Amino acid sequence: MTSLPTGHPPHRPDDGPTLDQASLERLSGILDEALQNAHEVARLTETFPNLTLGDAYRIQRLGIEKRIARGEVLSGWKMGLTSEAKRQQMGLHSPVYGELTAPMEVKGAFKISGHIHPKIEPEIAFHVKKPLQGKITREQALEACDWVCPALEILDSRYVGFKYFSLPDVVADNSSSSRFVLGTPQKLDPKVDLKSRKMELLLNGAVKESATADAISGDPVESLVQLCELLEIHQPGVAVEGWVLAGAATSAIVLEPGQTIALRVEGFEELTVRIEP
Ligand code: OOG
Ligand code: MG
Repeated sequence: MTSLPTGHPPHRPDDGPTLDQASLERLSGILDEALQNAHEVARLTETFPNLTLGDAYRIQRLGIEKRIARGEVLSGWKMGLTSEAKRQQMGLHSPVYGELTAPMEVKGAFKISGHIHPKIEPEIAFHVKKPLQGKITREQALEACDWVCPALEILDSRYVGFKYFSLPDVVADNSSSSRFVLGTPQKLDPKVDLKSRKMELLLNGAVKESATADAISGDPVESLVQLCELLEIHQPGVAVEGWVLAGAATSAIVLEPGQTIALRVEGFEELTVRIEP
């Protein structure tokens, strides 16, 4: 069974000093306000250099709770930094997760207005039907899924310039997730080999980024195994259900109005999204 890539810093919930509840609430409030008003904020670690991953996942969760209180329904999870291309692009070296809510799903067109500095990246999404939890095998992950499809994730970091953040910063920011677009799903055959599928991200009809799906965790299915492993550390007892974005296969590209973005994943229907002002 594959687990988190070796050689990366271990995830521990409480390494280093942790913040009290009031501070966690305050920091999640700053990020939530930035989300609602689409403006940048300073990295949390500028003020709290000792912010731990455990603190960061608690801040992430408090932000999700605020969205749930506003009526947003959870629709799944995202994994991030599961490919070397993304880890290099962001200068961060360990996979992370975030949560997805129903209003984050975009169909056909994405409006830049109301966002800060969005980027898009090519992914594969699994639909988990049977809840998954704890230490699982690749086979158990596959057995639990009913659908698989190509997907685009739109990232929109709330931090100034979308750069130079640390792992706790990105985690507190729901791992930069803003929106996602799902392609036409196919029934998942547990014997499927996704890892050799070619993936191409097209900008206005021209291939801008390409990779094979094994760029994602060696095999996109392994992202599900890693998600369960991370949840066991940071939100023990919580199960994975619904849509899961496995992480981007290539680096992300900056969105501008007027673009047409497409994703081709071998064996699937092409997925397109128009970028509007
Ligand atoms: C962090 C999130 C990375 C992915 O698919 O690798 C991510 C970021 O790039 O801001 O979603
Ligand atoms: Mg992503």
